[in-house]
Amino acid sequence: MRKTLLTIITLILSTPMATAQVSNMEGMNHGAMAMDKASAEGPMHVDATVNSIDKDSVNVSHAPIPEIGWPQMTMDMPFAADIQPMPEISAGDKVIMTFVMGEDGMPRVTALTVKQ
Ligand SMILES: [Cu+2]
Repeated sequence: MRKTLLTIITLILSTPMATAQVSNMEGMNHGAMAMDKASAEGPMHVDATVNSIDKDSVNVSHAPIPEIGWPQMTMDMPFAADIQPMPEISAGDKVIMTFVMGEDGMPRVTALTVKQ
């Protein structure tokens, strides 16, 4: 009985750590985070590597963005509605990604600039 109780307590104590380790980027809720960090306004710039790109969005691995509390991660970033097509950007490019946080808490890419 005592051993069982100890096992349960150990499980409870170890759960938060296990959760923290997997909550790095996949499935991360940027919207909720953005609301916590409402002070971040205006365009943001971050170093990123393009993994894939289509007409609506770009998948990037980006550096940490401390201003809004984002760790380094790989994610899809939707383009702003008025963005120009960027045929010069392709997978593997290292870019500076410029984006804004919408009032809905979603990020939208406004520019990708290839790093020279
Ligand atoms: Cu991200």
